[in-house]
Amino acid sequence: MAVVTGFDLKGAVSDNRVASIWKLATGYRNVYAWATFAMGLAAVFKALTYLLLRYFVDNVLIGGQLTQTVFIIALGFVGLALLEGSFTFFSRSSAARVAENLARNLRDYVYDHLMRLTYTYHDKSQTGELIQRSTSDVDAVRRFFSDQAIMAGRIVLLFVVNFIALVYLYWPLALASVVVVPIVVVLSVYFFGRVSDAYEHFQDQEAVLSTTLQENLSGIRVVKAFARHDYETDKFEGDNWEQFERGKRLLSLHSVFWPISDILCGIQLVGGFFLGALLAINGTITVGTYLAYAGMVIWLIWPMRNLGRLIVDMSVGLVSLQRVLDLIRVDKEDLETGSHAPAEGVAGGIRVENLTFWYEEGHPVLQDISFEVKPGEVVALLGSTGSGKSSLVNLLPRFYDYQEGHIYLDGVEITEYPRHYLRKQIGIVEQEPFLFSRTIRENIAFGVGRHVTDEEVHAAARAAALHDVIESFPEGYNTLVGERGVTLSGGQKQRVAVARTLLKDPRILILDDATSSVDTETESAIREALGRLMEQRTTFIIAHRIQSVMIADLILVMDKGRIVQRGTHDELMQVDGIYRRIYSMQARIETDLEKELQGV
Ligand code: TTP
Ligand code: MG
Repeated sequence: MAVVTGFDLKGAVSDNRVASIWKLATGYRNVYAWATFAMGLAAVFKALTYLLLRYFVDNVLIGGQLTQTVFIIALGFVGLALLEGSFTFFSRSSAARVAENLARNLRDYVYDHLMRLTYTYHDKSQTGELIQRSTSDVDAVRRFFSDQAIMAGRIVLLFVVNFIALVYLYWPLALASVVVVPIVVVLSVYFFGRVSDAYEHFQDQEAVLSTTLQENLSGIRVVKAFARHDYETDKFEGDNWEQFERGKRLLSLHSVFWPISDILCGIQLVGGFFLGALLAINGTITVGTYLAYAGMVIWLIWPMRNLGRLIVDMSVGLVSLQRVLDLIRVDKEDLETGSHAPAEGVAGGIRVENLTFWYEEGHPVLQDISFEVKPGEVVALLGSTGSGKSSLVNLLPRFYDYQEGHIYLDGVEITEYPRHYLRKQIGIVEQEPFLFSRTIRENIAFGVGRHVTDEEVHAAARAAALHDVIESFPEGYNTLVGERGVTLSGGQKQRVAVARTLLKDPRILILDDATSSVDTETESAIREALGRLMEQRTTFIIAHRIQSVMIADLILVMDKGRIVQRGTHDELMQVDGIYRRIYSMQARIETDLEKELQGV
């Protein structure tokens, strides 16, 4: 299982973002403490350099003696510079390493989380938006930890260390050098709020763009077939324009903020230099003190200037963090909990009682459904499109939870089984099968968690009437499917999906319109092969052709979410009803076709 150990982010989800950050950094806090400490030492060595400068100017340079002391002092400068450089390097590199690790864990976690969200959540959310959150937002969080978290430490420490050193030099001058601090802080906090909002709007719009792009690329055939390029391009341009506007708003906030903060800090710096010079001229402070002050005050102003930048950048990181946390906050599907999971597997008897189910409250798609299947029996579902057939079978693996009534598997309600367990017992060929951009072999072996032999894969392909087709490809089973390889026909895709499910060897087999895209001949070949495989397992067949459902032990005819007729083929043929009407309609079409063919 790919869950990142010791990294349960669910616990990091808190309404308080500071608390979330604290929890996210679990396991890395020591390294951060060390990185900050190293940063502090670097600041101390920098301040010491200026104190040494003062000593040099006042005691050596002005004294005019070129003794050995000069060389010792020179060594001192080199040593302090080396120390400062090394500690800065260690601090940065450990923070960066931690941030990379943290981002990797976060990305893994978000991916794992995405895989485990419920069907309902995925039905409702847009792929582009999810991609945005697991890539660009995670990256902003990484920058937060690699740059901004450490920057915050650097700013505070540089400020504090240099301020203390300045107080030690000459305290009135130190006080005069921080006059603009309150103004800069207030200004930064004000812009923080504005930038957060603007950036959030910007990211939202970027998600819209990703979604449009992703959807149009997946649906490029539809766009082309309906010659809608111009419309779609215009639509994209519109969205893109909006993105541009929002980006501009974000930038204009920056362009207002930076000059103001630069001017303030510039005035502070020049004012300090000027005041210091006056004090030096009238002899209140020594020349050495003045030079040391001039060097240090730059490192006092630097944090002030960067405080604004930090706060603005942080707001970006925090918005992204919030977006990632919002995703993590969504409940995962509980795959493991459940009291009933017999090791020997299930027999496959299913009883449905007074089942009612809806996707949207007030619009039931299944109503009052009851029927029973014994282990190994075949049930067929027949009915008009939208009558609820797929919805019914999707309840069996607990893709969705029903609201009223019961579904029992071997006499135990399916909610008692862990979802994971249930899904191992049930094989479903989806109505619109999806294949991965991998080889055909990998696609067929997808559902089996162990190594499978070529023979097993071939046998499954044979049962799906697919083996010969695959062999006719130059690369055989190693043919790549999808984006990087061949495009399979609808019928071929469906048969890969059938083979994939057969290889899983489930106790309960669900074929949701699994042969709708294959010709009658291939269908009967599959049906024959399936006939053998269906013998030992409970099977649900959804089909529109009477021939596919005739063999069933129980046929359920559905209409508008209800079962309107039930029985075997023979029983249903006895009564006047939908079933017999469909039968005679299909029979008539076939005889007409035969007549026509004979006429040729
Ligand atoms: P389905 O169960 O998909 O109907 P069906 O399988 O019988 O139809 P078909 O033969 O075309 O495959 O849908 C039943 C109703 O439920 C339909 O009105 C659409 C609605 N529905 C949702 O609202 N949300 C969903 O996610 C699905 C799958 C269906
Ligand atoms: Mg369906």
